[in-house]
Amino acid sequence: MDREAARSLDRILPRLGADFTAEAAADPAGWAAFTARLRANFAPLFGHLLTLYGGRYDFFYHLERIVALAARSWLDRPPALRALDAAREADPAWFQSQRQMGAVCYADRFAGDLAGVRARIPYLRELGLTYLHLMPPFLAPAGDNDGGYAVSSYRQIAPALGTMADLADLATALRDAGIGLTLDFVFNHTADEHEWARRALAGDPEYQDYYLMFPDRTLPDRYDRTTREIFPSARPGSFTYRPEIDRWVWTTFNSFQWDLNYANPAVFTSMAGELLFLANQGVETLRLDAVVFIWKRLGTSSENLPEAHRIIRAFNALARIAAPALLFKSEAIVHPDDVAEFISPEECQLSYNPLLMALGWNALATREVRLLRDSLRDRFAIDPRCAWVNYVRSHDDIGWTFDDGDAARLGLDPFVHRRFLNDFYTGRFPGSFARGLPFQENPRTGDARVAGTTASLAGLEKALREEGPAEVELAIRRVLLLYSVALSIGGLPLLYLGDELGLLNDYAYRDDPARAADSRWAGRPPFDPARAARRHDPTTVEGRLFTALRRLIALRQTHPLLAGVATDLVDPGNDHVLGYVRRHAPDPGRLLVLANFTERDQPVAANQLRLHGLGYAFTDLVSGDPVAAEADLVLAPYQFVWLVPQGA
Ligand code: OTU
Repeated sequence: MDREAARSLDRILPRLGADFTAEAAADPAGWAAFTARLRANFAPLFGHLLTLYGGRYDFFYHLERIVALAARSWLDRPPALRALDAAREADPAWFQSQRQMGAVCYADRFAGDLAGVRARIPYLRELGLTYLHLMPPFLAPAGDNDGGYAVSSYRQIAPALGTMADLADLATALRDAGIGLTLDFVFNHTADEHEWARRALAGDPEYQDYYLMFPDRTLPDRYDRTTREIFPSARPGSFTYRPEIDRWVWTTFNSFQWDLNYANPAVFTSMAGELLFLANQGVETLRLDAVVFIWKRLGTSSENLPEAHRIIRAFNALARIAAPALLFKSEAIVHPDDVAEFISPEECQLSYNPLLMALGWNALATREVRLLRDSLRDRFAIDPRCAWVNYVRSHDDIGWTFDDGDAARLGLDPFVHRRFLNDFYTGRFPGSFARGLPFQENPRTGDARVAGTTASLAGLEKALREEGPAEVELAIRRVLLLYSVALSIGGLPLLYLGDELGLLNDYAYRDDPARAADSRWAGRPPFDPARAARRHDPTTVEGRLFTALRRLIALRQTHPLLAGVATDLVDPGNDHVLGYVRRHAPDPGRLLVLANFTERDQPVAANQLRLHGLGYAFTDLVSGDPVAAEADLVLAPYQFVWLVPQGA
């Protein structure tokens, strides 16, 4: 620890001891563990906060408050969570196990409320899940609240879903079933109904300083010159005028979502309190929403600034001190270089993998894998102590976040190609199988994204409504193909609940004024118990998808070579076939994945199998069939194989 950090710790510790004398005496072992963790993690906490706020007169006041919050939070931490802390610290790579399998849902769409989610734990277990992300269940404004991403209180649950006690009970019940709970930390913004925003609206300058507010358009105009419009259909630019206070408020997303001002240390301190509160409810992973936007600077895009990383690293150091089991998952759906910057043990141990997501869909549309293969070859590797969260789609839109240079190297014009992908996935392109919806089309830039369920994007909706059994079969195979990649490439797979039943787009949102303007709701259909009841019937779409996915998940979970993140992309000599090799020390073996992204047979030459699979005879784990590397392997339409050398 450097001298300055050591000096301030020496100053803080005795005062902390005095403030918590009784608690320390009542729990001497716990207090000793806390002070040990504080010593071990104080340097990064102090260093980041000093850089961010060292110039402020109240720096030490906030530093002491943050450390006191950590102490209070640790002392209040339930024994079961302290036990989890110890287990995770003893096995920091636990989340890289092939046994890990995630899923995501809205509590209300999936099961009505928190109690309903609890009642569906057997269903989650049947799928083999070990991780459940519940979309934000917090108190939020009535009407449009961006699917819960406008948070009115981080300490209250939306009454329709239950109470904070219900949430803590659900976390315990899930943990007892081997499933860790993930919740969002929506820390870039609050709802304009949050207590802080209400006080700001009432004219309180202390709380106006929690947000980014401007008396006129001078600065907003200057900021708007260099920032992107994230929700252009909400309003032009990034600011919203509030007549109550005659101020322009920074609103990156919807006008009712006010960006927090992290340049104010009081905001960091307050949000640190909310973070630790959630950790003590039993949340095991926090999904850090909208990470790229949390720091703003004039003349820049105000995305992915160095200070944003410092904020997250300071939060992470705090978690190591007071809730060490807690993981951070980065939600950066941006250029792959920017995505990578949030990933490290000191920042976010997990990150969505938007490149794999977007380029998987790209490969399905174009019937070739070059962009996917080449992009992943250069960009898949991350710190081996971290992990990708590999998903097929989320509750959001699909944005085409590939690198323009990667596309240009393959002779693609990035702008034209993105327009093609939007046309293809909204079904406008002739012959497209997809039935997605445009999201946030920006007439000024020509930019757009696509919303819809996996099944509808993969052709099931069109096949069921307009075509026939042959097309239904292809659509099912496309869904399974994308999930087979998420399940076998390095990282933690994430299932959007409902995809296992092939749920189609839900157009009911169009009749709900609070949702009609947001096509992402098409991709968030309610769970359908009637369809779920057919999940074991192999003559139904639901039965085919559910059974096949369940099998693939189980297969993944039993195969140690699928642990970890190491993935070597290979070129199997056929641009329609994705190939990669999985290895995981100390296991000396290797597993070769080949995936046909077309509706035609595709050959892979025998010598390619020998070269990449390092063997002459293989077993395909997916079908159980032997594969001899004497003749070319012909992959059926959308077929994927997981090959291990025989006798290995
Ligand atoms: C996130 O997504 C959430 O996933 C969305 O559901 C929210 O609406 C939004 O933040 C605001 O809380 O623009 O279209 O990474 O792509 O943060 C989705 C940049 C979004 C954005 C991402 C954002």
